[in-house]
Amino acid sequence: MPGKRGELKHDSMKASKPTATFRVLHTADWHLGKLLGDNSREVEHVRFLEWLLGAIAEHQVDLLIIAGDVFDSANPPQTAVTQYYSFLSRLRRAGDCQVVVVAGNHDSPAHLEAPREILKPLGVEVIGFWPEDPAQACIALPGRQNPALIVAAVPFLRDRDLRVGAAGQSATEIQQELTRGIRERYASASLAARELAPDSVPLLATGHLTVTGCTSAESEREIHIGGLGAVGSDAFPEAFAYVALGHLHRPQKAGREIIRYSGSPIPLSFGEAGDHKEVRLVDFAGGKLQAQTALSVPVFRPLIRLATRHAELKQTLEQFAPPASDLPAWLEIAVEDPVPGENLYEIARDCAAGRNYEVLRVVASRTQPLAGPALGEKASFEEAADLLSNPAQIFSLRLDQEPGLTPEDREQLVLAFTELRHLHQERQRSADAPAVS
Ligand SMILES: [Mn+2]
Repeated sequence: MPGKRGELKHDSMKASKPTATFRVLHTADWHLGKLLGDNSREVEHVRFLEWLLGAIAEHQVDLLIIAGDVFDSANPPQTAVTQYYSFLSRLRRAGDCQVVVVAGNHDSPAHLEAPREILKPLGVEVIGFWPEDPAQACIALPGRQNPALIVAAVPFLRDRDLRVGAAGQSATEIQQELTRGIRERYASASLAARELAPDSVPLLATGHLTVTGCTSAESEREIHIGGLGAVGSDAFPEAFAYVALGHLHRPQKAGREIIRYSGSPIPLSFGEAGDHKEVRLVDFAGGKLQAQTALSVPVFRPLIRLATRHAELKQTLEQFAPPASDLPAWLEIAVEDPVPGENLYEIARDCAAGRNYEVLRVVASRTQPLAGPALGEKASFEEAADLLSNPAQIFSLRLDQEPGLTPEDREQLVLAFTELRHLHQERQRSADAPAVS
């Protein structure tokens, strides 16, 4: 069969995988269908998926993990859905790499699970919702007869899966319920996984959540009410030889070396400009984790932030040389002292004409933090626009103006506000998703 592993002789030196090794490729946060402003990321995703197919063949990967946020939204554009299925189909035709996909907080679990039965015979297992019986989310790989690895495929655990909201709960109470719920799910997942195979078979867990002490970028959407669902890395039982996480977009370990965020393969926002991107090869042999290797993902399109003053904008751009790249770099220019009425975007766009970069936006750099007085008449248009896109901040500024508010009252109000927003977002997301009957 063309493209079968044995025939990839040209790569055989590089690809030498030790015998009796089960090799996993850990990825997450693809965010297919993502826009940056009005700009589609489709071409970057095309390049990434092309590169990924090559890497899987070259490194003889046995299992690809996507640890949540396959799509950027619950109702992704058809082009993104096509991208996903074309990739799975090409991967299948290229060899016998299996796939485990779990839902992230951006995915619609129902949407992701809908084609589950048709994907199963193609070697793709999809877990959208956490099942009542955890055994249903435990997968023996490559198969039940000859397990080399058991994956407890834990998806994003939603707020409503973890607790029953009650009026008047404090932040501490909510936090305790959420983290207790998450810990319990992982404890039962490890027990169910262990029952599938003898002790000599290693266990791997997936997850889409926040582990305390890790670094976030700007592009992750708050996952549980007020960020209260963050757990310590000790939430994952010792029984797991590796924990493949998604949600945070920077690659990093979470407490222990074996608990990892792979990060997003492409920079999703200007907050990730210049960040290193990678996916992780994880080898299992002799019943345990043998090695981990980071594979750097090439930068297909650099995202760059430039800081300047309005008088120097033209000069800054004329002197700017983008790094060599496949696709033209995208720039965000932060102007320290924007003058109202001056169309800096137009000036910047004119400078960029005919050169190997595009200016996506010009913003006012935030030299002062947006505090109470920023809402006064001194606020610039850009600052006001920034504020409007941040309801939590507006609410906080409104509370600043409330006389005689105790810190306890304030905490309760902020929590209630956050909870309402969260419910509203969830409702919007399920309204976006196709009806399930
Ligand atoms: Mn994400």
